[in-house]
Amino acid sequence: MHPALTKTIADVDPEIAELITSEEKRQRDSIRLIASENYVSGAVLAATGSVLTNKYSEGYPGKRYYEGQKYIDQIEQLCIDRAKKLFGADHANVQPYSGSPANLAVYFAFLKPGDTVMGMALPSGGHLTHGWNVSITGSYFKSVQYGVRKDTHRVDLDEVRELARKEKPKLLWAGGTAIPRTIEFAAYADIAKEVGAIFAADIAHIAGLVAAGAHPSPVPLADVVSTTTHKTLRGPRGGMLMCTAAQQKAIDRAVFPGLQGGPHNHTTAGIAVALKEAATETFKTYAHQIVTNAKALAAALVERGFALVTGGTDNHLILADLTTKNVSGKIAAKALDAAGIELNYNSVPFDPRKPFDPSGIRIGTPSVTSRGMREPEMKQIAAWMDQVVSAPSDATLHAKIAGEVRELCAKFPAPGLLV
Ligand code: DSN
Repeated sequence: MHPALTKTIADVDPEIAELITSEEKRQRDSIRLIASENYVSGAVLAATGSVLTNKYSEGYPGKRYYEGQKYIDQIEQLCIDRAKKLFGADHANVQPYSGSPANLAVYFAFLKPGDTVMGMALPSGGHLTHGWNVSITGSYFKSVQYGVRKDTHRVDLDEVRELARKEKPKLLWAGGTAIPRTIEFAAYADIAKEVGAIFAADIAHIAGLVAAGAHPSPVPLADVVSTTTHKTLRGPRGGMLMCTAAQQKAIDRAVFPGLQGGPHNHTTAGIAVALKEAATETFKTYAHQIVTNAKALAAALVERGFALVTGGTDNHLILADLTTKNVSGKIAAKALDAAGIELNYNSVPFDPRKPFDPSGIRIGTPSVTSRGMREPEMKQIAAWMDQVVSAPSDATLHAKIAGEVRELCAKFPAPGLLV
């Protein structure tokens, strides 16, 4: 955090100031492998912590319900223009508060309660908001879910087509939260076209890779592209919807006034800054290195006997099934956390265990790549992970590794941190 802001918080609320500083130190001293997290730049942080949080701006640039929008309009318009240019989209709405509200807006734009939605099942790697039963999207709509093949753990697009022909969804989602392989947007677009569905591509996890050309883009194949802004895209926590000109009106109406009130202008400014950063050559190199690092980490884990879902990765994410290591995902994740290696336990396809104590762990390389770590560090991380997973109750070993992790992290300062 900016030192001046830290001091201001400390003067008013030392308790919260200390907790923020402690979290900053934790982020500094640990290897963060949560696939959906990152380190934003100091510039993104500063924009997010700015006076823009003071302003209400219901409406869109040039059409607001409150006065005093001279600068806010320019900020939001810059953000929209940068998103359109970076992704090559006809239109961008940068107001969704995050990924789930963005996805809900897609439902509100195109479906009525009870209409059929088709998305990837959560245990196969999909997202809650793609129609999973505990989500509002699985209870207010008729949800049809596709999964992955038992033999390959990859999506079978012939099966998706067959199911879509049978169920005739109004909305078809591609994308998810635990997909280690390239998403074939063209095939989904073709299926959606055949059955007359709106095709929505959720690129929350891979937006930074898409922007940099490290993953194929769903633009212009998808009717709507939904994303968060804080994962591989390396912006503040937020959401965006991009769409074809034909869907612009429906999407804008669904976000405001359909679903949300005033946009979070400080977040919009942070997204605008992140989009400017994402348009640089440096970011392009960064995004390709995320994939190179994930492949290096996956190879090193396989060498050490880890069983990876689909055998490896094409993107920023690895899903490991720890059944062969005789430890549950939750026990492993907690032991790794004690050793300074932070990730999340995760279900694997056809997991016989419950979601709260599943068989797998999910591993991502966006954050460590932001620190400048490369292939040699991925090998070291795999070695530490293997040691911890093989001795999940050895607290002495975990403390020793946590010390080594701190030493490595000191050589790779993270963006945005000042401690
Ligand atoms: N929570 C996000 C993730 O970790 O993938 C998805 O919403």
